[in-house]
Amino acid sequence: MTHCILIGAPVDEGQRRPGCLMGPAAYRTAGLAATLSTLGHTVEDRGDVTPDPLGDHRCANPAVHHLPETIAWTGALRQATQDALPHGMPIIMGGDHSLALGTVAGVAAHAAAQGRAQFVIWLDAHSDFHTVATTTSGNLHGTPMAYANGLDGFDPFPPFPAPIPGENICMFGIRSVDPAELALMQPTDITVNDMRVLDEQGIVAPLRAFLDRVRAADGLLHVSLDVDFLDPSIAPAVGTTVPGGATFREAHLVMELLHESGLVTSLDLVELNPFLDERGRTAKLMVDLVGSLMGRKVFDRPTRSYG
Ligand code: HAR
Ligand code: MN
Ligand code: MN
Ligand code: MN
Repeated sequence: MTHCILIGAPVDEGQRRPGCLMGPAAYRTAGLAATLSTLGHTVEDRGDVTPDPLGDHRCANPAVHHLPETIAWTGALRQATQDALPHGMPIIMGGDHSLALGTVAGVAAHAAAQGRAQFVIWLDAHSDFHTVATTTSGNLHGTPMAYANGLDGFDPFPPFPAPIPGENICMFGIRSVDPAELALMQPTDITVNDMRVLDEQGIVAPLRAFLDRVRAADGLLHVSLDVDFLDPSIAPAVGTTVPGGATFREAHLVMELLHESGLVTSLDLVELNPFLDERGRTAKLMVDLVGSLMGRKVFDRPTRSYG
């Protein structure tokens, strides 16, 4: 049994298509709390986070938009996530992926305070490895992984509290990377399981390999689930669809394996744009995936034993 702490993050400023701010309401409407309590967990909904007051922040890259707003969200979400962690498992209901600038900073600060290593699984079509200096779209939802990895180029942002080493970061589902992101990622030790890897090896072996490392290090594990990890045919409610994503069963299998590992300590649900949804199907799918992550299964059968 886990104490699940729902945190609404109606962040819409990290991209240009309005609607992600409706995400927290959609997750509540789709029954996220009931799904969790049915599985035997306790649930506390802390409501929606209010961003910090706006500062007068500027940067040299003219493409960047909503910089003060994003820094204001980052501060508040870092605090909300860090505050929740000693009490249970924060589940951040986004909001676009720029919210992870704050949530991952919060989990990293918590891990550092505990003297534990922080690991991240990034489930996404995109690597989100731009810096404020390199983004050409100016959409800051394309930057949180580089921030978390401690890269330079985030000047107006507060320094990332405890940068997460590349060997503690694993990406799955990647199929859209800009040249500048690739150049920044190339020298790192980040494990990039792009769709080609998943096509050839399936999702099980690469995921278990990473989970084994988390376990060996007695690490904390943050999962950041971007809707566009999923194939657009099953998850249309996202502004940045990319063909060739994870299937229904691949996505559930990831969640089932994560549950079986017992290692997940925090979760982001990002990029859901309910304005683009078809009768709530994407919101419901995301809630069902959280159900699998939190222990829903068809049959109780002996699982591969760990540790
Ligand atoms: N790399 C592109 C950019 O920076 C697209 C980023 C899209 N990001 C998300 N989140 N949808 O993963 O603009
Ligand atoms: Mn917007
Ligand atoms: Mn993303
Ligand atoms: Mn994405």
